[in-house]
Amino acid sequence: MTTQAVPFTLPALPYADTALEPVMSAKTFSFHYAKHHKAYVDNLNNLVKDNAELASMSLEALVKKVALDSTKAGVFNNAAQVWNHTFFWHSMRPGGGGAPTGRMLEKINASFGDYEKFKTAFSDAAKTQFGSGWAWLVEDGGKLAVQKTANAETPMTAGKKCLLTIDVWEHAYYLDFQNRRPDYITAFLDKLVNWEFAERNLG
Ligand code: MN3
Repeated sequence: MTTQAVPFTLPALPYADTALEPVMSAKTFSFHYAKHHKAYVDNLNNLVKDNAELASMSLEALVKKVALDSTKAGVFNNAAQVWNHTFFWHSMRPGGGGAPTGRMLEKINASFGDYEKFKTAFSDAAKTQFGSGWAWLVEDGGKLAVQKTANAETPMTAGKKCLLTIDVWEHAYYLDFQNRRPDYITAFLDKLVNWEFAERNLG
């Protein structure tokens, strides 16, 4: 019996699991990355193992394809969550946070008025996503916009260019902030957000 390599893998974190302390603890990463994110990868591999077409696609192409197919909701949920989490880890960096500079700041000012107005819009989206989901900074038709999505949904499937995201599922913040989602969102914006990543995503 030959063992087939699993098609999808858990990408390495872009920093050590202690690198975002004290805002996001290694304990949070031990669950959120090592258990939740890994489980999405394992579930996805299990769901596509008998489907050569899906198993051979890039993750992004797979997410876009099954988003349109209600019979593939399980594949979509797991594939999108693999993509969303990898994108989320890169949306943060040690010593991050605060206002962007250069081209990102120009884009923020042109689209929201100023950084404070962006911050309010992003925080409001993240706070008001009822239940599990995500808040995003996206580029849509040359303009930046904030949006929120439920569960595994991602603006990428609607052809929008994702620049940044924050995970607002409870598992993202409960160990470090308990029920204080607004404090987690403020800490993300002030201490973690990775504007260099957002600018690279602008292309
Ligand atoms: Mn999560």
